[in-house]
Amino acid sequence: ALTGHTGWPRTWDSPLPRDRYKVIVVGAGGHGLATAYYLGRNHGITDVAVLEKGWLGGGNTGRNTTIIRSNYLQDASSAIYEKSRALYEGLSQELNYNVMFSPRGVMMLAQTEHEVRGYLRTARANYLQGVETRFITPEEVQKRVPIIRLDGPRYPVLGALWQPRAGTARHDAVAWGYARACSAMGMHILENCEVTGVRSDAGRVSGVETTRGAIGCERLAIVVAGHSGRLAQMAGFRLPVESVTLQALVSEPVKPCMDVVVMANTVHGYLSQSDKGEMVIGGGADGFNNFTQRGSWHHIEETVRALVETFPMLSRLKMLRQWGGVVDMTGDRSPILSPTPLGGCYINCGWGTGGFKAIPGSGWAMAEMVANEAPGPLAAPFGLERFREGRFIDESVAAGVAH
Ligand code: FAD
Ligand code: PYC
Repeated sequence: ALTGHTGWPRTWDSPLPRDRYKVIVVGAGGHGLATAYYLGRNHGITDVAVLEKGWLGGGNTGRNTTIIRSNYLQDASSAIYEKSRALYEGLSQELNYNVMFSPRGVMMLAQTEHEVRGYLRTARANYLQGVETRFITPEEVQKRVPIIRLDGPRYPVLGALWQPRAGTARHDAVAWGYARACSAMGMHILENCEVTGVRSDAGRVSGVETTRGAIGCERLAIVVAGHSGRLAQMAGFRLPVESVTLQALVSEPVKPCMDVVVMANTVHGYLSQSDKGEMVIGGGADGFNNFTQRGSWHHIEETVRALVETFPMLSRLKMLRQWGGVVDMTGDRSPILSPTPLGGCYINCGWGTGGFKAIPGSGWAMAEMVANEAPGPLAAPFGLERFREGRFIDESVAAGVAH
């Protein structure tokens, strides 16, 4: 049926690199592309190249389980995550590209007394922050998720933190939509262009070395998730970030059986159903640092075993595919959006297991910082200096995934 489909226009151009750009963004994942997009849209800066070592969206942006929510605890977090969630609401119209945002609701199960107290606290914090969440009873959980078993032997469901306007989006489409819009503004997206070195002059960035030659720039934005430590090393500084693999898997497709997203953080598993009918499943991160993009067998077994207790129907499903992505974890499980010790060089990383939801908000805040050469209100709390000052933004509970 596809043989007649020829002559389609390219979604984004594939130009030769120029000698120099005003801004180079390293990394064509969602965060890098959104940074470029908002540099053009909000600040009129279009002399921009986005450099990608592989293919666009081939990093964690194309490997995640697409959960979008903003039910974090700290004010700084809810500000940037809720900005992002709100931008997702209108993103298809903004980009004229269907990113399939589906605000179907996200539920975080409380399966211990400790979690009940934690989520009640988060619901109250969210109320003060203007983020719509509420704690719901086991009966409401059962009504919204008929396939759930409330009286599991180890971890009965005691309630849940419910965010009705949270949900999912199509991850590739988010990257492709931003890329098309950047290309339409005349920006260069250079795939198969790995950055291998950072050049500087008198303490300020002057360009990068790449597998496609040296390219000069006035400002550099490093947005490479699990590879941030390597890029920081090239730019001459160290980051408080560890790279570990987080993995996910999908089952064979089945008829619609669950129309919300459920996260069961005590048993270390989460679940949603894709438009194709596959159950999309994820668990905790690997317990050791690595760059494998594969994940480990014992995690698959542990995740499925844990979820079967709460979702017995899973035991009858065949699992189809499994994959991993290298996530960048900070000690307080909050991101870094920051100027760096190298003048003109800015970094956006540390989104760890939870940065897909943050792509629009993070791009907005990063573009503001690069354009003005100073962080704006959304980015300011997430500077590198917080690790020196002990001013952590602790989101280890809201991060949702065991690490
Ligand atoms: P990436 O998409 O990884 O982009 C970085 C890019 O930089 C890559 O394309 C890489 O090739 C490129 N790069 C690296 N080094 C270089 C170099 N030297 N030169 C040029 N380019 C380079 N988040 C959520 O919010 N919800 C979820 O449900 C969720 N589930 C997840 C499930 C899994 C299995 C994984 C792995 C992650 C999940 N996440 C989730 C986290 C989310 O995927 C990431 O936080 C987010 O995608 C990071 O986006 P990014 O653009 O920063 O990184
Ligand atoms: O941040 O919501 C999240 C998430 C779910 C699965 C992985 N990350």
